[in-house]
Amino acid sequence: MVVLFLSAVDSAADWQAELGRLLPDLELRVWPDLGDPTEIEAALVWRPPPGLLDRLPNLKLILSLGAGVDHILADPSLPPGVPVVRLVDPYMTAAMSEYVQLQVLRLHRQDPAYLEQQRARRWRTLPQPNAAERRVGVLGLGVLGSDAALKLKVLGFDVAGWSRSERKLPGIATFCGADGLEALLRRSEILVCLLPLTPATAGILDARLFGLLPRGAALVNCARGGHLVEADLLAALDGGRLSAAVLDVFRDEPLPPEHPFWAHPRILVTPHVAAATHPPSAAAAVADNLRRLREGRPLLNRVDVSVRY
Ligand code: NDP
Ligand code: OXD
Repeated sequence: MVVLFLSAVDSAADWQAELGRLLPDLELRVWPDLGDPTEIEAALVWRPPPGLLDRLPNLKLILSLGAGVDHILADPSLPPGVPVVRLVDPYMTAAMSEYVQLQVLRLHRQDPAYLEQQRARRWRTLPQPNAAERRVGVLGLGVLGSDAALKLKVLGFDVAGWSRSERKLPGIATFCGADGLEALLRRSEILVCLLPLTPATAGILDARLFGLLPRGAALVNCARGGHLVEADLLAALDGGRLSAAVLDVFRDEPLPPEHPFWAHPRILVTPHVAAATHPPSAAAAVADNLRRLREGRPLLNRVDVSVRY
């Protein structure tokens, strides 16, 4: 089977090695070396250029190199009917939960305020509640959001989550749909975004949403930059509506050097590293779906293109 590999950020050599071990008869053809496009049956991609996948007449499967698929579905000429599968890898899930726990603990223990005090050589203790008294809200209770919510619960936080359909998680208050959002927001002193980027969630982190959070709440966005209305965040931080933001993802990546987020005293910027794709573990999930394709068995983690995640 010939599989096209395309990514500006993932290592083709690493994927070649890992997939070669699991599927010795697979040929990984690395973009831009397309060879004979009629031979390509599957494409393993991160941010494919629009129109490229439509040039592969025998394409039977599109595999995302990430958990999100917005980078694939953004292509208006995506070949209709070709299934898209996303990446689900326990290693990646664990990495995301580490990031969320780290950032929520930092915000809970007032790290940003103490850093500001240190810069001003100011010795002052701040009131410090226990985790059980800190209410954390998680937007998105899928593979990543539910794991993060459960691990925050283990740390002792008072956790709630929001999803499109009804979800039940032990020890976690759950809300769903448009009607459930306001209740979730009103109780979230720290809000974590782990939603997929879809037409229904684009720009969700805006002034209206910030206005429903308790005054002084903090935001962690490790989903997509397109969820955030950047000007609204700056206004909310500068006006005191929000106290801090941790941002791993941006509308424009890499974040341009002149962007105001870099130097903002209440924003922590990380370069899209919350949960990087890890070929030694992720290759098993990719190989599994390629075998399923070959054997005509049902694919795993198939995207519902009608809801775009
Ligand atoms: P899943 O598809 O497993 O989960 C998505 C969750 O969001 C589900 O709970 C879903 O609800 C909910 N959701 C979707 N649309 C809506 C809506 N309109 N209203 C309310 N809830 C909604 O995704 P993952 O957990 O695997 O990944 C989430 C995102 O994390 C990815 O799409 C990607 O953008 C981002 N990501 C970021 C990384 C980084 O390094 N920064 C790394 C990996 C992923 P329901 O349960 O009802 O379906
Ligand atoms: C992903 C990502 O979607 O890395 O996996 O953002």
